Amino acid sequence: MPTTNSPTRKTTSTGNPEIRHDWSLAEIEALFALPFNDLLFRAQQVHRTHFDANSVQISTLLSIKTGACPEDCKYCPQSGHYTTGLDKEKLLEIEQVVTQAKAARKAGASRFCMGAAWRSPREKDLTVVLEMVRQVKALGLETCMTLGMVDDAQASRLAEAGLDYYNHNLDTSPEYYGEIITTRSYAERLDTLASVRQAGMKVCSGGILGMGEAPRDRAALLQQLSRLDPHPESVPINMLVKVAGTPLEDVADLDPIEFIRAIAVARILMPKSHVRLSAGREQMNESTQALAFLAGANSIFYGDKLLTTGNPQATRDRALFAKLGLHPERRNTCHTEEHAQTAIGSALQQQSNQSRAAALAYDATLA
Ligand code: SAM
Ligand code: DTB
Ligand code: SF4
Repeated sequence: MPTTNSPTRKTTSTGNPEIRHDWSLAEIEALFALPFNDLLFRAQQVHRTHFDANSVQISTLLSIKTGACPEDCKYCPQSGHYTTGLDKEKLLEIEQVVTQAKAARKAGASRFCMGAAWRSPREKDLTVVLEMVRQVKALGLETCMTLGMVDDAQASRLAEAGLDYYNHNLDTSPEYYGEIITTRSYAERLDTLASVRQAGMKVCSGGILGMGEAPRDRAALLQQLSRLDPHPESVPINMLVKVAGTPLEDVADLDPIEFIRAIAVARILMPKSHVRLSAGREQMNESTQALAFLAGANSIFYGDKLLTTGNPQATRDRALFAKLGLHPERRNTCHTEEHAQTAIGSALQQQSNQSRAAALAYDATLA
């Protein structure tokens, strides 16, 4: 058995000793400090207890309102405080959004995430956005939105319209937060997450690594996320995409191994959450991405664009999935046959048949 410096097991409000909301910073830092192989082994054990280790949930992103944001998030190309040369766009028409959602469904996405560069939605925008949710949901896709801060009433209306997930990131540790954003507080972010939860929606919340934070900040961010009870169903871990014109354009690169460690620790702290290998994949090589999946990441953004920056070409992702023997997680709302007809589903069908044959051959040798 590996030496894992396993922290003492504690029970929680859920009664499940593995689902904890009381991880101390020292315990989390001890996980980060494990020998890399031991950390990944432990993350794999947790991952395989709760998930099919070769299944990856696939979301596609669309920016429904781009740029001119009043917030000053130092990483963000959409902030109106910085000159990034971004083309601003007002709120898209509902039909444009539905067309994009159909394309995402055809390509194999199970969830369609819509993002708006707002501090929080205005009433007249919310009315339009609610209709977008209804129409995208009617396509059989899971729906996700990220619109900035929402209060209880706004969250309830989004939930009633059929919104499944709301994304609102904590972004970094409470201690480092003030270095990155001054126009909204950490407490306001937690309030939004509480409103999303009380409305009955699933929570998508994570952060960005590689913003010049200290190792302790990465541990503290994951601690904050693990304190949410229940844990967020979806935890996006973004590697900073450095955009010219933002204050973070020249920040030092984060060592990819440190990034993988954070994914593994997120997997251990939040065993049942989908951990998304989120922004920054275009700048990562295949080996780093493979390590992220090994560390317990089981969700990605698929499609050539994130909100305003690039994401790996879909053909590259299909090739990577085939190379690693990964398959898209089946969406709850679709039949197997329908999913097999999607671009990524059918491209992987042949490869999956081969894997099954290999698995059978392996079983036969055990018999
Ligand atoms: N305006 C809304 C808000 O911030 O609440 C929603 C959209 S915002 C672009 C969604 C998330 O994208 C941010 O919270 C941040 O975590 C992530 N993000 C933005 N710019 C990024 C970048 N350059 N690199 C990595 N992640 C980024
Ligand atoms: C999240 O955590 N990452 C996504 C999504 N939630 C909305 C956004 C990434 C944005 C990367 C920079 C851009 O494309 O503008
Ligand atoms: Fe605006 Fe969201 Fe970008 Fe912050 S992250 S500047 S709130 S779009």
